[in-house]
This record gives sequence, structure tokens and C-alpha cells, in this order.
Amino acid sequence: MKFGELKKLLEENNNFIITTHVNPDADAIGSEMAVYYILKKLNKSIRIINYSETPYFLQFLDKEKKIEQYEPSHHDKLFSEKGVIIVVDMNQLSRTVKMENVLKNSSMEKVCIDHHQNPEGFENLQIIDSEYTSTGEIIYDFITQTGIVEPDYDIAVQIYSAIVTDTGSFKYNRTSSKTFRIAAELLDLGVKPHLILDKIYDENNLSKNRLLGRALNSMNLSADNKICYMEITRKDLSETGASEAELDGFVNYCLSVQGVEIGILFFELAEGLKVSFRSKGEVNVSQLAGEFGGGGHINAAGLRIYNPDSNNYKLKILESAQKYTSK
Ligand SMILES: [Mn+2]
Repeated sequence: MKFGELKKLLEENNNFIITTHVNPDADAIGSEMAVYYILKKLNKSIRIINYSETPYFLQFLDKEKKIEQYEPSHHDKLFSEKGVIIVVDMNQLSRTVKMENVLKNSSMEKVCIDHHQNPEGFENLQIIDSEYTSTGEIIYDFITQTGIVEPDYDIAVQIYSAIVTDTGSFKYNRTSSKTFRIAAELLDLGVKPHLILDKIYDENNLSKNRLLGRALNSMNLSADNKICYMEITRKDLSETGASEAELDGFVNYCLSVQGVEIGILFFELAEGLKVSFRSKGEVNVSQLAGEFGGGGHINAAGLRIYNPDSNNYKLKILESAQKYTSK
């Protein structure tokens, strides 16, 4: 990867905007904040502007309250200045929803740091490798391989949060001995895993657990028992008082059913449908999501569609999913 070019770009420019995808997870926020701390050490001017609000269980990562929620009248002028936009943990600008146009039209230099497949190619500098567990792990390699700054506790907390969540707590199959070695180095920098995991997983609002209960209750299996799917409606959301960000990880429960190879979560958006896919082993849900305009990784992918004929759409997805299971 072009770490040398990235180092040069960060050192030679002064003005930076960092952003990430809608409904950000710990890899998205952690990667943004890790880049922020690198740039802060280099005394750069930095704005972090996201389409979505940071979910409450990730707000500990932004202890300086640097992340701003996108507001066109307030932020659009910043994108016509001279400088660099750094996009992390996504490679298709539509993942920023209403920020897509201002990003696309900006003449600022663009860098994409990511670990998803099928980049759209909006960037001037591409730091993408889908073999990585997380964007955070790429950023850690960038720091240690270029020596751009000395990694410290603040950076370590961000990278650890990114890696631990994107590996499903060191469970998914891209977790390697290298991932554990990096984790060990982060612990040497002062990271306390139990404190981070407590914040991310064990400080839920009751509403989240109630919504999880509904999601689990909605589970169904395909005729051959290889596909398990669950469904969350707007009604579930309003009656439990939970928010969309709290759905993160629910779909994984589908894979906990014996014999299931593909898990699918259908989530009713205010104006559409969000579909999350998970799979085991060689079963490629990135390709499945791709059939419907989505994308992701082999074992974790998703898509959003607006104003669909939802029931018809769900049936089509479930039917297509059959092609990907083992025969
Ligand atoms: Mn990620």
C-alpha cells in the first residue's frame, strides 16, 4: 500500500476534513479519531464531519468532542477550501448519504483508507486492502511502518476499539496472529480491553435489549435450514424506543443457529429497507448484496434501498440467497 505517499500528503498539507459512513461503527469512529490524533500531533487544522450522529456507546472515543454532524449551511463552504479529505472505512460516497454530492464536487484532494471490496474510485490516493480485519489495523500499520508519529495511549484506544469490533472480538476468520500481535502492542500502550468492551457492549440502554428480543423472536429459517433471517419494523423501533444504531451486531445471532450459513436482517427504514448479511466460511454474501446494489466483505455485507416494494424485495433476496449456500 502507498503508505509513503499518504505520509507525504499528511505532512505537506495543513487543512483536513475527515469523514466516514452513515451509522458509524467502532471501526469508523476509531479510524477517524486515530487519524485525528496523528494530525493533531502534526499540528494540522482538522475537522471531523459525519452524516450521522455518533451512537452513544461510541461517544467515549470522541472525548474531545471533535466530531460534528453534517449541516449543509454550516459545513458546505469548508469543502471548497484547499486541503485534503480523508474518507475512512468506506469506499463508495453514497455511504455518506446527503454528504455524497458535496464530497463528489469538492476539488480537495481525496484519500480513501478502507478494507471493503469494490471501491468506486473517487479518491486521488487509495489505501485499500480487503485482507485487513479493519480500517483501524491499516492505520496502525501505517503509523508503525512510516514512523509518522509515535503511537500513544489515545491512538491505541481507537485502534483497539476498531479491531476488536470488526473481528467480532477476535473471532472472525481474518483474525490472524498479526492481529493478536498488534493487540498486544496496544495493550503495552495502556489499553485495558475490559474497559473498552464494557463501554461498547455492556452499557446498553434497556431499549436495545428489548429490540434484540423482538429481533430474535422474528427469526425464521429457510426450508433447508441454511438461511436464517430476522426482521425489525418501524413499529418495533418506536415501541421499544431504540435507535437504528443499536441494531449493530443483531444479524450475527442468525449465525448462531446450528447449520445456518447465511444470516439476514431486514430493517425497515423510514423510506426504505436496510438489509444486513452475514455468512460463514466460503459463502460469499458480498456477491449476494452486490446483486441488489450493495456490497461489503465475503462474510459481512449490506445494502440500503429507498422506496422499494418491500415484501417483494425480501422474497427476491431470500430466493437469491439460496444460490450461495453449500449444496
Ligand atoms: Mn470496518
